[in-house]
Amino acid sequence: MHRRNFLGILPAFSAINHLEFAQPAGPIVISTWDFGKVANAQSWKVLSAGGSSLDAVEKGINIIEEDEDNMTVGIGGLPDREGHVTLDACIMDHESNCGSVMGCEDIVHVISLARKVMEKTPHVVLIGDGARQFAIEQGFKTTKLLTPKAEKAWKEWLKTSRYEPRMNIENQLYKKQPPMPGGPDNHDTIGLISMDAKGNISGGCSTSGMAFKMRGRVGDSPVIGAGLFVDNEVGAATSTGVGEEVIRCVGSHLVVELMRQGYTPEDACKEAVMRIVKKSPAKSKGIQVGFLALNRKGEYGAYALQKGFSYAVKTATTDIVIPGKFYYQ
Ligand code: SD4
Repeated sequence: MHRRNFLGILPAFSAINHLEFAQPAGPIVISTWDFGKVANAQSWKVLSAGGSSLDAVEKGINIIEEDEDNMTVGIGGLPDREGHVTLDACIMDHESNCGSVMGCEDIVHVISLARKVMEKTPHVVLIGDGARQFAIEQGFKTTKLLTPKAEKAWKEWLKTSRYEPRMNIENQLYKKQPPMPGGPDNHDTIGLISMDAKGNISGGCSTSGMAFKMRGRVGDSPVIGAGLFVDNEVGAATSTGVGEEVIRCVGSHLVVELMRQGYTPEDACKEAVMRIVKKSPAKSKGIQVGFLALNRKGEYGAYALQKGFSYAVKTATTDIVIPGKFYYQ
């Protein structure tokens, strides 16, 4: 609940204090889409053994990156319009350290590479060839990321070459099935947030970006503040969908700042979605954007433009996939 005082001003400071003094709720991991359940299971191995939220984020996302059937993350991801698979990822820890790689080719585990950028360099972002070169220096092996399945889908796309990001387009290519919003074949960018037993929060995001994007295009996923934001005093948020719209409202940062003011995770996600609706009323009807958030009390929530967004939650007592609420009914 976010109540206004008699001046109509949100009681930001009292909300901060409330969150700061709240007891951490114990380990939890939440992540985007149905396949988040697989990622959460990996993260949980780390968290339940007393490991850090940062390790949990990396391990959880790694398993999705190496799944060739997933056509929007890591190996097997759909290429850009010239046939290159270029990956984006970022990671952020409880001390606001962060690392990001953009447009990286030939490296499967770009979330691990983003962590290396965070831990081993004085920088936050490495792009393209520089990111790849740094990966090789750090001992990452190079791998052909374009799988026969993704190549076939690209060649099919070349017949019309029309770039029109559609909701869950990835699902249409996955196993050649029609879109199944919220169903078991619903695959997309992985955004994952976890809180460990110490109450420290970290997050990560990894994607091959929008299918058949222009060469060099970068979306929200590796942009700190857009695709991911963590503030250990408050909570964290991540996003999925058409990144251009998320960047325009610095979506994940917006969600965290709204939680700082006292919004619940779901209300904060909803407000961020509403900003997109207000800024792009016509466009927002035909695209998907979803936000997912966790606060330091262990409360979580999500909200999307359209039906079809889902998220997975794992705690000591819960292991579920939840359909996200959405605006366009
Ligand atoms: C991007 N947000 O590159 C990512 C892609 C995504 O559904 O989430 N696709 O804009």
